[in-house]
Amino acid sequence: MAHTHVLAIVLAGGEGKRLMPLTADRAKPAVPFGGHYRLIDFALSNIVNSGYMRVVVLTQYKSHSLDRHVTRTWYMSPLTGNFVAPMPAQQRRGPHWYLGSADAIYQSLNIVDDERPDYILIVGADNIYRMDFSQMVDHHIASGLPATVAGIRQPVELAPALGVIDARDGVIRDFLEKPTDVEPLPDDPSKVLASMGNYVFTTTDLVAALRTDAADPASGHDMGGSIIPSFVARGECGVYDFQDNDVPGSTTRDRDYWRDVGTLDAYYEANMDLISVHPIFNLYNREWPTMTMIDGSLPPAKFVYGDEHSRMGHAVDSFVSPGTIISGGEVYHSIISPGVYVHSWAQVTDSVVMDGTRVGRHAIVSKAILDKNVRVEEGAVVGVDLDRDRERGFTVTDSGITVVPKGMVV
Ligand code: ADQ
Repeated sequence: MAHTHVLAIVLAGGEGKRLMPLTADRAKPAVPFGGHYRLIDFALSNIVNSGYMRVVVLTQYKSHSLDRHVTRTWYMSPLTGNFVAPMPAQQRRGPHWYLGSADAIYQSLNIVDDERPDYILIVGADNIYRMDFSQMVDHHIASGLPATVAGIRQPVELAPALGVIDARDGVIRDFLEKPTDVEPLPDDPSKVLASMGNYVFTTTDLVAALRTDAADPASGHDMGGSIIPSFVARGECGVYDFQDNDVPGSTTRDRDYWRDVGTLDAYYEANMDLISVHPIFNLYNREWPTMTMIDGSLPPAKFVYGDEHSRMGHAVDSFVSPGTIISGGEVYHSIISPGVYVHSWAQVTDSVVMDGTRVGRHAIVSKAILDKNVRVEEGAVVGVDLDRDRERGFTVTDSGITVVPKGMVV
């Protein structure tokens, strides 16, 4: 339905506390991912591939690198009538920042007045998946309901971090935001039906709900905590099953793949999914590309044999980004971002290495996330002795991944 006018809103203001230290000075959607992407590229690629070219990105915390990335990468000339526009917190309603995601949208309603869309698509900025939102919009229109939430089956243990849906005949009967105690699905006791944090609204209904919510001092002004429950209470909220989504060029696996990369472990696992030999999340689908902008001044990745005593510089089961030099070092099962240098005799294994980081001669990096511009000195070891890593002040996750903050010398 190309003629229906849809405005897409990306919620990109989350603090991402559980991703610290990666979010120490950048917003969660700006966290680098998969080599040269940032998390928000996945949401924006889905939106643009779905044919929606009018997009506002609501930002808030530490939004400098996010704004810069969105502006540089996703810029569309206004002459086309299309836009991907970052919209920083406005403080329109007084001296406070946005209270919650619903307040962020409420404070940005001027764009809705300007654009006059028929429908509003709202998506989060920090999940990894592939989805054709136009199919969800079509489903929304056909249902005749004012609000639609995208749902996916998720392990019951994850319920406390998600909105949980109880639906019958496509209509949500009950919605619990981040419940600690929850009934699993009748046909699968290991799963719940979870909200993906993606919503479609008929514009007039959303605007009315946001106004009512804004006037309620008891509300947390949050989409999942207040707006969705208000539609559910009136029996006006439908569910769109992600299993019904059919992305062009996609393998059936795409319909099962959705990662909420809210924690460091989930972030690490989602990176590893990209490099599994038969990719669990396949970035090679040319019909539904995940897009970003690569620094065109960087030369291609280079692999150097190394000196006569070192082993051949190589990387296997890995992504290696432009500007990288692997000189007599070894990289296994890792994500190497642009401009990384791995020196002779160094070993990098099961790791995520971000832009500009250097791994010195004889250094060992294992099961680690190295943020940008880290310097691992000659002979240094990261991710092997976890107690030592903790003593040095590095975050070590529950599953034993060591995280080294930006610019650190190890
Ligand atoms: P959460 O992601 O925990 O759960 P929230 O913290 O509100 O909910 O974040 C949702 C999105 O909004 C994120 O992309 C975040 O960056 C952004 N955001 C948060 N506050 C914002 C603000 N003030 N301004 C702009 N953007 C803001 C949500 C739903 C759950 C659902 C999960 C799925 O509430 O029901 O299950 O997403 O990941």
